[in-house]
Amino acid sequence: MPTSESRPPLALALARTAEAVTAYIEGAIARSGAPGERLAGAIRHATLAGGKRLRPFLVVESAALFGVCADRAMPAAAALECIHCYSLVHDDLPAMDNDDLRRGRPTVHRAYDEATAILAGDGLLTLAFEILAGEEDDTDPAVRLALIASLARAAGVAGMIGGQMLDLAAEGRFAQGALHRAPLDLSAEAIIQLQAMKTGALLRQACEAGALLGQASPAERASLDRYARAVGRAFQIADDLLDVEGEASLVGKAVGKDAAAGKATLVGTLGIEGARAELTRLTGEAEAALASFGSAATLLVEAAYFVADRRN
Ligand code: GRG
Repeated sequence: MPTSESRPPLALALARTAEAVTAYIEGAIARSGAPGERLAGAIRHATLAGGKRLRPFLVVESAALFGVCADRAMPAAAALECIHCYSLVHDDLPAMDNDDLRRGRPTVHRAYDEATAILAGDGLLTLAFEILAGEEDDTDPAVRLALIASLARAAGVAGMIGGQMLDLAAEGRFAQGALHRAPLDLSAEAIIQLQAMKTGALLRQACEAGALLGQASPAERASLDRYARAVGRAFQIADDLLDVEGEASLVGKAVGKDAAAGKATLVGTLGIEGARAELTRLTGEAEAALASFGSAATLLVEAAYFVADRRN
């Protein structure tokens, strides 16, 4: 496991990528042609304030394994972050999670209104593909096409959207004749599959984008994908642990299965200690997956531990 002395470089690298991708997205919004201030303002609200920028970081660092510089990776990183931000805007809507706060600020539909939030999300979804297809960068057209296909698959019905649908179904939203919404009792395997689609697909796409930009060999792509799968699973378990711990502190009760009621989570299935043990296993898996890259992959390995340990 990386020592605490080796953590500052990760924090620096995350901050550097966050700054670069934020500036890139800001420029893309300015060039987008959004009419008037309301739509552009809502899109800026959704993208420019806060966020760990973990997915762009994974794009940049995966590409760096193959000697691709951060500037060349930036369109793919920004496009992926646009998709991520759109998913958060739509996930927060009353029809989905109905959240008031995101990244410590009012959600887009609270700061603006529901229709504007829907359109801002849609705008970000399409802006992502405009960025990838854009003429201003000189990425090989075959690589660009592969990036577009990869992002579309990850964000689409076989990826994030499909996972979100499974998640809503798991909450019992579509149960016919149910008087009250009753969560389905999913197996651990079903939860893992749902989460691999809902949140894992975009994290995997980040590493796939780096591999595509770097024209990685099949073996290198497979190693990165093994890493990304482990990171995706760790990310979701850490997220669910944060939810459970946050809820328990709010209601002042012991952390446990009840706090996660209504959500299909591995914390609910494995318990807190089981989930923490799974996190330890997954970080080891992520580290092992990148062994063949040696010290070039140090930041990516550290990122896996950061994802598992994160507090927000
Ligand atoms: C509604 C189109 C649509 C999709 C929803 C991924 C998703 C599908 C919704 C996100 C809901 C959510 C909060 C899931 C938990 C995991 C997650 C994606 C957390 C937020 O990601 P971070 O921690 O956020 O990377 P920041 O703010 O750092 O970018």
